Amino acid sequence: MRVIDSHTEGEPTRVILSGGPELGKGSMAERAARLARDHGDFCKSVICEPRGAEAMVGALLVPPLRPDSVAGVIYFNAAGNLGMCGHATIGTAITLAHLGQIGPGRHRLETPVGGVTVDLHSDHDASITNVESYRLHKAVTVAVPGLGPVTGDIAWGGNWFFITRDLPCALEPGHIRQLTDATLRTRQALQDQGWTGKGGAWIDHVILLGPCDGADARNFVLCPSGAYDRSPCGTGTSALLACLAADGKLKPGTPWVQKSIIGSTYTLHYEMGENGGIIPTICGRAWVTAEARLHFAPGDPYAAGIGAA
Ligand code: PYC
Repeated sequence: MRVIDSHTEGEPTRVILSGGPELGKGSMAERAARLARDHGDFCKSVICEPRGAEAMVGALLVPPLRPDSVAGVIYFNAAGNLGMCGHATIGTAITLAHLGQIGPGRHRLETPVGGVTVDLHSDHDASITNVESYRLHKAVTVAVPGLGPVTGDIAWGGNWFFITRDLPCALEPGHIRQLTDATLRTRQALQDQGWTGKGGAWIDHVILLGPCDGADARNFVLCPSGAYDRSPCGTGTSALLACLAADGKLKPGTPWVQKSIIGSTYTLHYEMGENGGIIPTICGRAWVTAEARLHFAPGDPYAAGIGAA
């Protein structure tokens, strides 16, 4: 299996160029559903240790439906599929540029939750225009065991997020274990207390948001696998901008600098969407880290990935 690895503001992406499963025809959402239903072992063997890393997101390239799209791409992590992924879209664009398949300018990618555009500025810089993002519920309070009441918004930015400013401790890299524990408890409390995204969707990401120097805000983002996002989370900050826009706290076109827990940043802005939400643009940087062939040797007891359920 041929892959190219990259990181976007610290968060790893693995683009699968060949050797992935055949997903047949149909919409991107149908093909993504097939990947999740029939090829969970493939996803885990590519993403989990010993070949991958807990924070890694896979990007499986598939033929696009529209002739003006460069590629279709299905994102997944150790816990399953992601609808969209901001950092992995930037990583995929930088990877396609590394391969000479795209050059500077505007390109379209298809994801299971809709088309997105990528503006490639240089070998390492790209802006992506995300799917329409919106807030579903404002100021939801959940009782979190060990933490007490936690209040936040439930919003969509290509994935489902609970975004809260109720912090268990300062947002600093030295507190990552405590922040992970608090967000895991919060996510479980949301589920136990019946909170979902649209159509009963699992709220699989939790964002803790706080003030910081040199940016508009800093975040800690829990991802579905239980890993934290090293980047400022493109879909998560899209969801945040939808909340700020709904509250009249950020105007269209005004830049928002979002810092991650490790200190990396994205700059975002938005335009109004057609359905009452917003269309965010996310600017960030990515670097290719490896070109590799993955081996799955017969008899390897850990071929399926360590920690894979
Ligand atoms: O950048 O959207 C993102 C993302 C989601 C999960 C990890 N990164």
